[in-house]
Formats: sequence, C-alpha cells, structure tokens
Amino acid sequence: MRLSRYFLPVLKETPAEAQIVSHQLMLRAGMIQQLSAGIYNWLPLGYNVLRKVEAIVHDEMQRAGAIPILMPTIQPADLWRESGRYEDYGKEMLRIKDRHERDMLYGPTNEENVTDIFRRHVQSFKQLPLNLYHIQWKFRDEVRPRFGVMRGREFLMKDAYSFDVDQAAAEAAYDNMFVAYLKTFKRMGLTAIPMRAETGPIGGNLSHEFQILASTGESAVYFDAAFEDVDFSAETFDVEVLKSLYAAADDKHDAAACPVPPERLKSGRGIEVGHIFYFGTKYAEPMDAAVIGPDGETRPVHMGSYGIGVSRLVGALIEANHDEKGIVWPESVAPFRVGLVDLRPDDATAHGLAMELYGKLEKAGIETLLDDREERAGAKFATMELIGLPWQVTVGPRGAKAGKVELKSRRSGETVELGPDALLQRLGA
Ligand code: P5A
Repeated sequence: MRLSRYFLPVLKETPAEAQIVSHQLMLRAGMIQQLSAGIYNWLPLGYNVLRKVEAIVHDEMQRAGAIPILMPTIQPADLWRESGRYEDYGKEMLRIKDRHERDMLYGPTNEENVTDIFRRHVQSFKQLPLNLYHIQWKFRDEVRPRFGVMRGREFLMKDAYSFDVDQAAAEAAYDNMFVAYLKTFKRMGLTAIPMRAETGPIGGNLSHEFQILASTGESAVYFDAAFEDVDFSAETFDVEVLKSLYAAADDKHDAAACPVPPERLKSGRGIEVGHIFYFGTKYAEPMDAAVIGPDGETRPVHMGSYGIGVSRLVGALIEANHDEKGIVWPESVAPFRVGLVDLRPDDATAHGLAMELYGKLEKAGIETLLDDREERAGAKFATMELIGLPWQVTVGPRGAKAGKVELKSRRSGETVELGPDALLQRLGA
C-alpha cells in the first residue's frame, strides 16, 4: 500500500478525551474515530488489525472443532421472552420497535438465537457434540462506555455455543474451549490468566474469565504466584492444573476466604479479553431444546457459551505493546509487516530503489506500507514509530548511491545497513 493513496488520518496532538494509552494511540494513529459515545468508525489501519485479530480467532476456533455461522444483530423480543431474559436484562439491552410495532432488540449476546437454531434441527445425541460460533457486532447500552474500544456500546464479539448430551460431555467441551483460548491469546503474543468468575446475566455456576495483566485494566485481580511459573507458550496445557490454581477478579475474590497465603498472592489489574460459561440446561429447558439420549430418553441439552472481545483485544494488544513513541505491533497482528520509507521521492536513485524493493516485497506477499509522501524525514519517521510496524526500511539518497538501505526493528530499535538482496532475504522475500 502506498501511503500517498491510503487513508491514515494521524493526529499530532493527544486527544484530551482519551484517558488510557491504547485509546490515545488508536486515535492518534488514525485507527478509529468516535461516532457517538461507545460507537466507533474503524478506519483503514484499525480495521486491518481488527481483521487480523478476527482471523486468528476464526482459525483457533475451527482448529478446536467449532463451526462458523453468522447470526443477525437484530433479534425478536419473543425469543428472549421464552428464556425469561427479556425482562431480566434491564437497561443494557437496546430495545427497538419495527414498523409493525413488534418488539425487537439489538443483540447483546446470542444464547437464545442459537438455541432456537439447535432445537429446530437436532433431535438425537448422535448429532452431538456440536459447537457453533460466530463473530458478530453486539450492542450493550453500558452505563459508562469508556477507554475507546475497550468498553464500547457497539463491539465485536466472538461467541461460541456448545451442545452436549450430559454434564460430563459439556465440561469436556468447556475444557476444550479453555485450551483454545490460551492458544488464541498466545498467537497474539498475549498471556491471559484464566480466573474463576461471576456468571452475571449469562447464568450457570462454572465460569472463567481470561485476564491480561495491564495497569490500566478495569478490574483488580488476585492470583497465585504459581501462575508465574506456568509455561503459556507450551503446545499443550493441563486444564485441571490451571483450574486448580487460585485466580479471581475483585467481584469473586474474598480476602478472608482466599486459600493462597499472603506471601504467594499476587495482585494487579486485568483486562478481560475472554469469558467462558457452562450453564447446563438454563436455556434448553425453557426453550425446549432436547435430544434423545442413548437410553431412548429425551432430555434437555447441556450448553456452554464462550466469548472473546475481538474489538476489545485491539485495545488490549496496544496496552501490552507500546512505548513512548507509539504502538509496537506483534508480527501476528501487525497491519503491515514492513514500513518502507522512501526518504526522498524527488531523488531518482533513492526513489528507484524504494520502488524496486516495494515491488519485490509485495510480490513476495509481504504486506508493506510505502511512505512515498512528499514530507520531511522527521514527520515520516514519527508516523512510522507511531503506527508501530514491526520492520522499518529506510531508503535515502546517500545509502542508495552506495547500494545500501537501513533496516530497523521497531521493537528492539536495532538497525543494520544492508544491500537490497540481503534485506529481502532477511525479510523472507
Ligand atoms: C459468552 C459468549 C457473554 O456474553 N455469551 C456469549 C457470553 N460473555 S461476556 O463476558 O458478557 O462477553 C464476552 C466478552 O466480550 C467482551 N465485552 C466487551 N468488549 C467491548 N466492550 C464491551 N462493552 C464489552 N462487553 C463484553 C469481553 O472481552 C468479554 O469477555
């Protein structure tokens, strides 16, 4: 992509309304723009990262055996009357009337919707286990939308729903998602600690939230120091061991009843990027979602639901990856892998070399943002630092004449001078 033809409305000043660094940087880097409280436009750079995060979530869900579908954002209130949640959900639910005066709502979650799909098509235990998921916009009329995309009113969620014949099978499905979550966050370079959690309006009594430690996190979290010895980069995880370690956010933590001795209890703040639930037959019973078991008896299906805050993750990733100059993207979610600075588009040699490299990188499938604008060098470097692409390549007149370009790692700050062929090799082109 050529920056001169891209849409990257960076801001020079830090907007006063943004309190936390990820929100400030998302606005400054031209990733998002607020349309209304807690409702955002995703501009090209932000949308690019959102799609990268989404792609990792899709991939890990499907590796774990979940099947993608797409349910709508707007749902009929009658479905929620069946489960009893239409009245329970309160003011967080955005209620709408259609032209026929029928009660509709903008979905805050899809348990009822997916249970309805299930009951119309599944009758036998032989069709189980089943896990259906989608990535879809949700609306929750939060009392205090804040911190940009971290607590929005409209936000993108991945929600998966498991269906099993009994509690034991449903708990195995829960553990399977538990591991898929650790892998998903690991691929984004994040360590999320699983913590026992309250179930709130979703229901049930088995639930874990996945919290990323960050000083700007919304909840205070407490956890066993043993978590610091867990190898989150492992290929496999022992879910029983992880579940047995104490970890809880403030709403569930009780200092008096905490089993961890004070010297081993760590505390900090966390960003909840995922939340999983096993709620048994809470929806299946009132909504008549039943299957015939191996014994010929009909029984309500056991369900769980599994959420990931896809849009919140973009903010959380920046909280975990930034410095005083801007964002430092992990390679797996970077909007472009390489930022190529054509320092002097008016210098034939330098410009020619920059264009040649750009062509070769693109051809090799390496996403590259070429800064071909007529701008001061300082402004170009500042933009590159701000948007945080993992690799910066600078092509200037002096180097170009000697057949050299500069490669810089955004994360380490290390720079090397290389010839064009060595550079392409280093970048895997
Ligand atoms: C699980 C999937 C549920 O809604 N039903 C379907 C269950 N869980 S949850 O914990 O309420 O939400 C799941 C994840 O969505 C993110 N999230 C938000 N992100 C941005 N702004 C919000 N207002 C918001 N509310 C929830 C969180 O990451 C949460 O873990």
